[in-house]
Amino acid sequence: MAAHSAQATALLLVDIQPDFMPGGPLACDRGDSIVDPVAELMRSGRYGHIAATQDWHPPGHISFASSHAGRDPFETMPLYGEDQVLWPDHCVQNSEGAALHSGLPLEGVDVIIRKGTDPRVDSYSGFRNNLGPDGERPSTGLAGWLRDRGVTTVDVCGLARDVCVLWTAEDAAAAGFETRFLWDLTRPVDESSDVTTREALEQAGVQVVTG
Ligand code: VGL
Ligand code: ZN
Repeated sequence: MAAHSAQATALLLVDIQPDFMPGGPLACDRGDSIVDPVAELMRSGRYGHIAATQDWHPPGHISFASSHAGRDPFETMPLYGEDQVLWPDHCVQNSEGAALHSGLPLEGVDVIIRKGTDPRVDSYSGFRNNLGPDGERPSTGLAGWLRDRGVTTVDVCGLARDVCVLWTAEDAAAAGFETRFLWDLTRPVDESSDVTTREALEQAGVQVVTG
């Protein structure tokens, strides 16, 4: 079988949810502009498997500034030995802004990984939670799901380029998948982050694909 057969290649859709788009509390500038081209890619027949992640926080999640007296959104706070960014409330379980975007052909999604569900710990990557109180980053099961189906290559797109897509791509490469970052099908939450994002991807051995 060829290395890049459709069956061995998966498309990972990271957090394509209204809360990360214009009008949402954690909007990426022009975050909605990726929806139509991602929908087209999903229908292209190039992927044997399509997985989606969904940021899915309980109310009062530890990553919300509103959960910490006297803290404002986008401040950072030490948490379990790392710096946690405190975000505006977003992607609260069962809210409209937490839904997978209705402009995607969701019937084509084979598995949905809901992340950030533990009230005590954030989860940027679709593969593993952020560092938690026990000093570990528990797996979400996504790597095993992909391996069980013979996937060797993953293409990653979605929101936000500098947070959850970056962390997902880094972990995909670390898990041994040939990983391609579909740059134009991502948008950042911090407009000044692109240089550091590209450096981090290079460091992680992730291929950046543009155009
Ligand atoms: C994200 C911040 C907090 C993301 C999720 O999807 O990039 N960013 N939660
Ligand atoms: Zn989140």
